[in-house]
Amino acid sequence: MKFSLCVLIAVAASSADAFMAPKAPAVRTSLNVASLENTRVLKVPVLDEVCETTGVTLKRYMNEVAMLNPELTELTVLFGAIDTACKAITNMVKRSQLPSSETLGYQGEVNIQGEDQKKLDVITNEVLKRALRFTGKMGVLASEEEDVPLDLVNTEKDAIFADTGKYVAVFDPLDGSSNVDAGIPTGTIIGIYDHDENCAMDDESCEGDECAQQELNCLSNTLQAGTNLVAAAYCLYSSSTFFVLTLGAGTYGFTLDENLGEFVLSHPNMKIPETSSIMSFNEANTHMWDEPLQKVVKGWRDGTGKSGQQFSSRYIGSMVGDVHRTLLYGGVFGYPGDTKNVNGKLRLLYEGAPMSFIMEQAGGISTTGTKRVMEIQPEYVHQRVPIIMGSKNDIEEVMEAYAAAE
Ligand code: FDP
Repeated sequence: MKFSLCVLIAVAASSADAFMAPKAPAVRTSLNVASLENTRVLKVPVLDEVCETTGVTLKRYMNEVAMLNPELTELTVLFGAIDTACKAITNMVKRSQLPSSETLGYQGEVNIQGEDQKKLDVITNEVLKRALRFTGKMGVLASEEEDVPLDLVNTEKDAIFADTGKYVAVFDPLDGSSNVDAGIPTGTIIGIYDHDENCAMDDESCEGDECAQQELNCLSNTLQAGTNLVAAAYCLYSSSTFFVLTLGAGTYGFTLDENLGEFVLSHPNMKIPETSSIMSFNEANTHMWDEPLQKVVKGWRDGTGKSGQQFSSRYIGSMVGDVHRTLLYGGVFGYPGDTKNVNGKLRLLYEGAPMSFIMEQAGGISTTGTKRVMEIQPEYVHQRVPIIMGSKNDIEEVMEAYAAAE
């Protein structure tokens, strides 16, 4: 009886006309509409039934995407690399607290943001960089752990490059790493943009400042608003390792089956509850927040807010874990601006924008209070942004409070 549940139904999305994709063994395919706000139109498989025993792996899912959207075939290579990197980081995080572990403790360096780098920060950064570089599909990389973006096309001569389909990756290799020694969940966050192919440097003919300017133009490829994201994903290293991604047509969650060594689709087409009664902030900062947010949170605490519900507080202090819980149970996660740090703490490029993309694609909202995070044009790589994201009704309550205060 259980065996019959393992027949998978893949529903793909198309802009206009219904189109039956080729039938693959044990997969039925029909169509539906989905589009990105940046006008990208995707056909994305929605796997409605998840096989209880073997399931749909991340590789299989990406192959379905490539079959339906041949122009995204190169993206499957990138996701293959990220899949491997997340598995490698899972093992490193698990072993990091053993006395014999080479990744225990601090590196003795401070990153550009003045934070003490842990050995794990450095090594996970290397793991991701290498995994992405050797796909041959990368143009520029920007990471929390790198002072400036890396122009792989023009400077990393030893990397393997294909001559088409370069992407830009922005990532935080180990978000929440300050908690790792206490066994608290950490995560990897990645955003993928298209690379501007016109930025290829002409070493032969450029001279001096001209070369520097060309390089600057290439590196500025990383400074794109979230609305340009082609894909975003996070890996959460916790009780299980979760891999959650969006390609702009829904949010999909996979769980690592360690026996198989594969990410298996466990949360197809995730939808955040529209309303909830959980809030997740560093509430020690409440007195420094903007007035409208203080008021809304007070209402949630005492049950006099819009929903009339008295909220509970849940804050791990590790963004990926807090956002993952918020996606599954609903609620609000935020790191707002305050009088000390007007732009809050989280980084726009490799934390705010990718996580907002994932949240929006699950039906949630992500705002600074007054602006959609996805629409903010970054001016520099390590720029911070105030963030309040989560269940639609609760975030609307926050935005209404800000609008009323204007
Ligand atoms: P961390 O410093 O441990 O890397 O991005 C930074 C971050 O963690 C987020 O993961 C987390 O949400 C936030 O900082 C926690 O900051 P506070 O300790 O100020 O609450």
